[in-house]
Amino acid sequence: MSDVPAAEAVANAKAAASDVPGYAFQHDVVRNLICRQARYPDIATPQDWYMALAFSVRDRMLARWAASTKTYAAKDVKVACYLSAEFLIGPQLGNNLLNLGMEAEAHDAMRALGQHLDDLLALEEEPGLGNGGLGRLAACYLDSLATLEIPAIGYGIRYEFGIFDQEIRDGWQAESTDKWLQKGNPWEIVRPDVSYYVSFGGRTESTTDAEGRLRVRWIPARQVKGVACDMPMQGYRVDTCNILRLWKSEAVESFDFQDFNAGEYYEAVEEKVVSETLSKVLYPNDEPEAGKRLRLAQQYFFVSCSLQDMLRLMDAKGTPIERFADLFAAQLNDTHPSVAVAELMRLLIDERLLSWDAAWDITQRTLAYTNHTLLPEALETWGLPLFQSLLPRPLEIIYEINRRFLDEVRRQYPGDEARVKRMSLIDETGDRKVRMANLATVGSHAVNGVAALHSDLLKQTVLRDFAEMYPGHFTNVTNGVTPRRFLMLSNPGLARLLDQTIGDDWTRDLARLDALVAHADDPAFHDAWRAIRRGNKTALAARIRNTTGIDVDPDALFDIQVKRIHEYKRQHLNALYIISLYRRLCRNPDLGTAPRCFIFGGKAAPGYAMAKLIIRLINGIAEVVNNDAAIKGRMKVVFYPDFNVKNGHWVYPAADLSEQISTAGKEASGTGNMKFMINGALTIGTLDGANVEIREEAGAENFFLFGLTAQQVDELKRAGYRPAEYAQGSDDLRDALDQIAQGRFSRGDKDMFRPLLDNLLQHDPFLVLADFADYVACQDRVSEAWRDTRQWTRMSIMNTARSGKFSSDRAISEYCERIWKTRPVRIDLAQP
Ligand code: 26Q
Repeated sequence: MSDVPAAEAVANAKAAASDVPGYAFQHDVVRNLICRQARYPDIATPQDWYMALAFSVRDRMLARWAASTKTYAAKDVKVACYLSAEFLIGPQLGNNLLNLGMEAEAHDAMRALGQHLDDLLALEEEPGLGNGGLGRLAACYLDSLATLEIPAIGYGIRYEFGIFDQEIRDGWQAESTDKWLQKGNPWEIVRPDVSYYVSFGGRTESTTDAEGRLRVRWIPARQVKGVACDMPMQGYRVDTCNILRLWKSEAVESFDFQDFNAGEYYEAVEEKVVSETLSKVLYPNDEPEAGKRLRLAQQYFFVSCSLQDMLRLMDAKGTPIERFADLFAAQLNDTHPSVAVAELMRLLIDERLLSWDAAWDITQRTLAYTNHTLLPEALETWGLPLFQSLLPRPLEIIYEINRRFLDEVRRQYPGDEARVKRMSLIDETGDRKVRMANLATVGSHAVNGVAALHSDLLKQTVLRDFAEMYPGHFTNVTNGVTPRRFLMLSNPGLARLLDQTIGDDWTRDLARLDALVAHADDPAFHDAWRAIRRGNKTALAARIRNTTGIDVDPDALFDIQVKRIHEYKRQHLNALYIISLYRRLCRNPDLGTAPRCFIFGGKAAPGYAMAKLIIRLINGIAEVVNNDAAIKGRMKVVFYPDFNVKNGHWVYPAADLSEQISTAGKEASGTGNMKFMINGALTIGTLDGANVEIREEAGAENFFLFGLTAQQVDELKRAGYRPAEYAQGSDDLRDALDQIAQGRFSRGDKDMFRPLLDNLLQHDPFLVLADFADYVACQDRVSEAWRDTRQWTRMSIMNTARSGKFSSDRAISEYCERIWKTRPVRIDLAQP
């Protein structure tokens, strides 16, 4: 509760309500409380105050939003459109206050009203409109686009239910539906006037029009209406406020209820229900059965609405269609929106009556594609029967794109039919499928991977033929994360210390953190650095105690692995190490090893049994280790439930060691690795994804490297990998596997982990056993390094100092210059 007495708070609210000068923001909050929430201050709940505060902050953004929109409409500017099935934007209130420079003002206003800002911030439900890295990347990019004053629109889906909430019951993951909209979303502005129809099913008909042109008419079986739901995306300390436009599906209101008899009435209602189902729920990735009809419908739905919206914006400006690609750059965030290639062609040809060649030229110049995975099983394909029945006209267009494209392949590579087969947009081996990565690549003028290694491997593996044919199209843009949310907002203590030490230039140009190098050996700076880190660890320890009941020591080494649970990310490698360390401690309780706290977090796709079993294993180990008095609290194991953006705010600033231990060649980039580094964690990692560049930037001496390289992984697999031999060759490893098999971590149940053990010993597709020994050795180097506090602190400082490259501002600048050709446009509120 606040230190302002209740009576005084109410008096303040009344004073604010009667517009006493100096109460401007308080006044807004109280007005919103009364006029929007229909609550009076004396009976308002914290939730009511949160809503009133959020509306007041939103009101401040509206003027900037209007100014931005007006400026973009009036000037000849190019707009970057980021098409993504996911935007994992996280809680908005704190970030908006930060970007508007209103934190102190809001804090004071709420205090005068008897409320604590931190308590209200904690009430916000996060919009979980994404699975993990890819969705969060899209959100970081919107923050950077607005901050760099680039005209931009994020286009996606307004899922009613986002990623599921995770609970741990009996050591197992239990899912529950995410009800983020239950209490309303104060950031959203629904625009019933901005809506489009999207067709599904039915058939096509060819006719010749009056001018003798061949025209195709799509006679759909049904249509769904997409309505725009906008969220403001405020730049940091600039007047630019862009929008995130998410589409919600609704029934087309073309029936008049009075004309129906009872039976038809219920059918009509059912039609409405089906239409609204489209934007109901986010699909989890890594679902074995992800190839659902509804998912393809979602993709087409949001892509079609977004492209129609761009065309409408162009019309409103009075720009001729031929200039479409000068007005918009559209980025495809993975293949999820890649049906845009066909849909833009359809809109230009069928609805705007352009010739094929003119339409193709515009399409290719507008679109660009980012690939986020090399895993062959994760490359999106859709069976032809499904595609045909849902999207008959777009499929016709895909066939025609393919026909022309394969003609070109044959021209360039005469006689190479194997190449034609590989490059075809249609996979003809087995059940015929549309290959979405091929479609996205052919329809784009630029294709990029998300880290240097990944972009190289992309050109050598899944897109090799395309890279040979269009070498100029391929480029790399290493991912980045926003330093506003992941440093300033979540680690305010460190941000303040940085300001005091090197000035605040780093907030707009993260490369300036390099100036910290000059302080890397300053003892006073070391003390301040460690004090902040200890505070962050204490705060995380309190959260761990509240959510799991486990007591952890803030002075222990916090060793953290948070990310989606997946075999390629190898949480089980970490688990095996923990078991081996535990055995060593049991045998020698006085072993001079530093106390360690192993913290895990992350969701497993509901249908991914192996991932769920890994969660169970971690919890099984935690149960044994945490309750063993003999090891004197020298190690603790925690599974922190429901890891999401909000929880991440507590986790990244408290980490000493960041676990980035994927099998080399499998993690496209990783972005959690960057969040940890910026906050001063050291990385233990393989040469995978952006780890390679993190190590380059930090310096090899400030990074714990282990494991096979991507090339060695490849060679070992080709030579015939026999995982059981590694188990035979290592006491440590054999013992760890044996203990699991004996039921040590499953309350005696010897069957529970059998699928996991069988898989490791017989297949081990991600080379856990092959990398185990080197991982253990590397962890021992970590423990050794931790003993030297001064040296560790220095390494921690060096990591933050050298993290500038991993700002999403740098990444977005590269997209703007190399791919989108977009430029900043100054928005000035002060100008009329
Ligand atoms: C696809 C079809 C049907 C249902 C779901 C999906 C689906 C949804 C989400 C497939 C994949 C995703 C998410 C992928 C993802 O997050 N990839 C990560 O992207 C990050 C940003 O580039 C990288 O840092 C990570 O390395 C990459 O794994």
